[in-house]
Amino acid sequence: MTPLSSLALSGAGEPLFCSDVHLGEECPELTEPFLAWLDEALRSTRTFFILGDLFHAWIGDDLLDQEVLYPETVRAARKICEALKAFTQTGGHGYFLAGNRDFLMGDRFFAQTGLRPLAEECLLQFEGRTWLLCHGDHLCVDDKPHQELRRKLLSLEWQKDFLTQPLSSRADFASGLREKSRQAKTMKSDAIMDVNPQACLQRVRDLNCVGLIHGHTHRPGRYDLAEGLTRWVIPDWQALPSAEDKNKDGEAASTYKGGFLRLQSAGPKLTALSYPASLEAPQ
Ligand SMILES: [Mn+2]
Repeated sequence: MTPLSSLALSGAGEPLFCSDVHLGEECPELTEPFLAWLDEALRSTRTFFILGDLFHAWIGDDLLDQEVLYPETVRAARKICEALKAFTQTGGHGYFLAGNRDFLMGDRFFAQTGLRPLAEECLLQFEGRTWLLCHGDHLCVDDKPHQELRRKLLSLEWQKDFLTQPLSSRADFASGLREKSRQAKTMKSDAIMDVNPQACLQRVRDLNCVGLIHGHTHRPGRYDLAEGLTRWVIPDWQALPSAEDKNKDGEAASTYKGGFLRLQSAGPKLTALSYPASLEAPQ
């Protein structure tokens, strides 16, 4: 399916956005809270956007055929497919813009969810304004190694070759990448891993938008780019161990924080979610 690079919404209510849930083996505690939220979210909107990194690693849609390599990813994915299919089959509009971890979402995932794929930059017209939607990592232009890797992984040639390899080899490659990324993060400054504000402003001006809606940076909030131009970062989801809250085996019970963005006539509105509710909300 050809990804959409522009989209006009009218009469479909206020769209709702989520990103950076990073579902999968590394954080199984997030699956149930996210699924519960998704259920509620899909009842509260007719237009739903996922702006990337829904999964922590997606090495091809054929993952869905097995439960051995990534059991938690597959379990979560099947339930998400079910929920989204029910939503899109009853008139809901759903869109998926790939992140740097789930860029291998393919036709099968789109068929099973009824979601439409979006291009890496998608212009959204809503209530007379145009917003630029993206995952956000292409605007982290100061992180040269990330941009270099990104160019390689997004090349069709590399992807075609990668997808012909057995799932187990692909899984090994993905875990190697994750390890490298973990190590690299300890060496990089916070500024390097954030989007470059000048690059964002340039993009917004070039494309004649009022602002940018993205994820990736895990720094939820509203940022001013210039007079009247804003950048909005969708909250990421995280499991947080709670020292006080133990389950019956004496292990720390899971707590989490997450959130979403709703685009209203007046502009975007961020909502933070946390469990327990006393946790500090993301800024
Ligand atoms: Mn990301």
